[in-house]
Amino acid sequence: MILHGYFRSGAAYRTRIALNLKGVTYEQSGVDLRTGAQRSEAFLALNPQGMVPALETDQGVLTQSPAILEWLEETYPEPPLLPKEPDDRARVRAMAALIGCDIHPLSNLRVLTELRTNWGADQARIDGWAARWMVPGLQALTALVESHGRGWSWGAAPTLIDCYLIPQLYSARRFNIDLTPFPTLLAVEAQALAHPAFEAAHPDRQPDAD
Ligand SMILES: N[C@@H](CCC(=O)N[C@@H](CS)C(=O)NCC(=O)O)C(=O)O
Repeated sequence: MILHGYFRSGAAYRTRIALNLKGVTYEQSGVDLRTGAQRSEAFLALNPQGMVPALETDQGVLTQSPAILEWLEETYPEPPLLPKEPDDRARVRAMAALIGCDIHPLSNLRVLTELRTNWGADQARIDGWAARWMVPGLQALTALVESHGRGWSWGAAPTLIDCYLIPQLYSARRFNIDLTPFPTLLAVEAQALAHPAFEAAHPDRQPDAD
């Protein structure tokens, strides 16, 4: 398998974590978002949406990290990233979607480029924009982790949510968001960063890192 990604991309980071948790071996191909490589003809042939990640498998190309993570769960059931009961599975997916659908897309590169280019936002306003969406999202997630977590975001082992949460906290720091009001999430992060699957997925450890 070849993962086309970018070291700092939150969506690629969550995919690397899931691949590592499942013990899948993969190669990486860097798509430098800073130079617009995601809009190159070669990359658009893989993903017409021009976004990372894209995962090349023997059967073809998979895109959209939530779909890739669900595919991994179905193709490599062990260790499970979702609980057994349908109600619990829905709750775990909802917690992941809280980040994947309602926080992460608002600080995407193309959104920030639009704010900078056509709405006159400087870095301080960009940071404020990111905080506007991340802080309430992380507050809501905290309440859910406090209800359901036992060391990890859900229960006592890594699940889908942790694949989303750790990259989101990494991203929050890049926007200078103060994370001290989120001790519950920071405790999960401390545990995750010591886990080999998460450690190997960290942006600083990727072949295309600066
Ligand atoms: N929903 C997509 C989002 C992917 C996404 O946001 N990718 C960003 C990097 S984190 C990207 O490629 N941005 C390129 C751009 O904005 O031009 C997924 O989860 O795969």
